[in-house]
Amino acid sequence: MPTQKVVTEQYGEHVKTCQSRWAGALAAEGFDAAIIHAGSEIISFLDDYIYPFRPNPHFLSWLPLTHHHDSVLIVQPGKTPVLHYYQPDDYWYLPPADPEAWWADQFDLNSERSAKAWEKSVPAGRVAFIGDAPCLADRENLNPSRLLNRLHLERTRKTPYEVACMAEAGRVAAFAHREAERAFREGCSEYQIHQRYCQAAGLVDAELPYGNIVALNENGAVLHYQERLHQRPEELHAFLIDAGATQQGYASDITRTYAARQGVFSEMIEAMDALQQDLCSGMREGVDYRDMHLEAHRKIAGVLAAFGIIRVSPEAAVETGLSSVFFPHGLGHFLGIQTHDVAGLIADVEGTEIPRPEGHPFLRLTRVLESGNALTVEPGLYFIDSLLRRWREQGDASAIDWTKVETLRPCGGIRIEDNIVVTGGEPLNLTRPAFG
Ligand SMILES: [Mn+2]
Repeated sequence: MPTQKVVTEQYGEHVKTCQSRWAGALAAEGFDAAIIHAGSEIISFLDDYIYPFRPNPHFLSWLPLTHHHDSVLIVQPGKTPVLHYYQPDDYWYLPPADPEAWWADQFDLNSERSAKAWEKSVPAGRVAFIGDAPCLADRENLNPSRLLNRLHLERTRKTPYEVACMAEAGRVAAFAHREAERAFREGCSEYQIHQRYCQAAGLVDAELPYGNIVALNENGAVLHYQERLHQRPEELHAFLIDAGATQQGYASDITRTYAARQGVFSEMIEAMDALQQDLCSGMREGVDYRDMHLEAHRKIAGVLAAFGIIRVSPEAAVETGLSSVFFPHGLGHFLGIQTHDVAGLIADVEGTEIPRPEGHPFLRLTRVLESGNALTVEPGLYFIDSLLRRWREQGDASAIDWTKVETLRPCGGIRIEDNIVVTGGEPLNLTRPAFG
């Protein structure tokens, strides 16, 4: 397990940025204050199982408190934010530890035994309530959409503290990815590889930013493959792993694909890796991400043509939708506290959607890139039975070499995904250096 490094540098600056963003957004929307509730635990019906806690991302954007249900932050422009830090006197569960100076010093902090204590401190004036805790349900001005859109647009520009958290989440994930590859080479099952990944990352399932995708052979063609089979395949062809880590609430989201042996599929992985790095280096200020998505289609169609899998030009493959048979998802998405981070599709505080390119309904990022944006670049190439069958029945069947497809089908597919921060110059790749 890599020694976990808590990111403390530049946290004070980060809180100042939050303060000025919230002050501006509250003033613009006519609010005097905001109450940000961390969220409450959800307990299963007729039992006492507690679902894994996922805090309100707006709470996390201020505070590195990832399992602190019922804590509440009160934000007022021009005043030090007030944190009601919930520390119940409860002998059934371990309450949150005492606050640590490196983050707590930024707040006026009240330790609370009651989850309702903050209710006596609601400021006068027009107050926005942010969160999904049941105790907020009857409040006026709950999650006002224009206010949230404003804050979401601000959050697309990461602070240096946030970038450092994401880099650390990338470092931990890359360490675990290397362990997962070793487990694959040793012939482990999906279940065993998943366990090796979690152990190497030092995380349990509930602490992962999203459910790991650990896919051997043809399972790599299932985009959100969710099983972890105990049974090992008789013959190993390929391994696709899409797995991240979290650091202080910030996610990494990384995919790698490996071939069991040298051959056509390993050469295709190399070609996809080269085009993925090309795309990564194009993530610059002023670039429309939709253009990069379409560029990815042209490049992937180029790989398909070069390997003789399709018999039409790359341009024709993109034009007719043939490239989408092999690459049916978006090139990537914003990344941050949420794995699919906020505001990837909105143009303004009204939430006006920036349209996706026609024929590309799953793209999650349509904005023009700005310095500070953090995003994924994850081109893919898969052999998906249902999409291939549909093309064979409804498209130009002669455009595909079906014999080649049949030989590659047992390999599933290829996806290679890095995390990128857009800067004023060269894009910052948080993932490649972490693999060493
Ligand atoms: Mn992703």
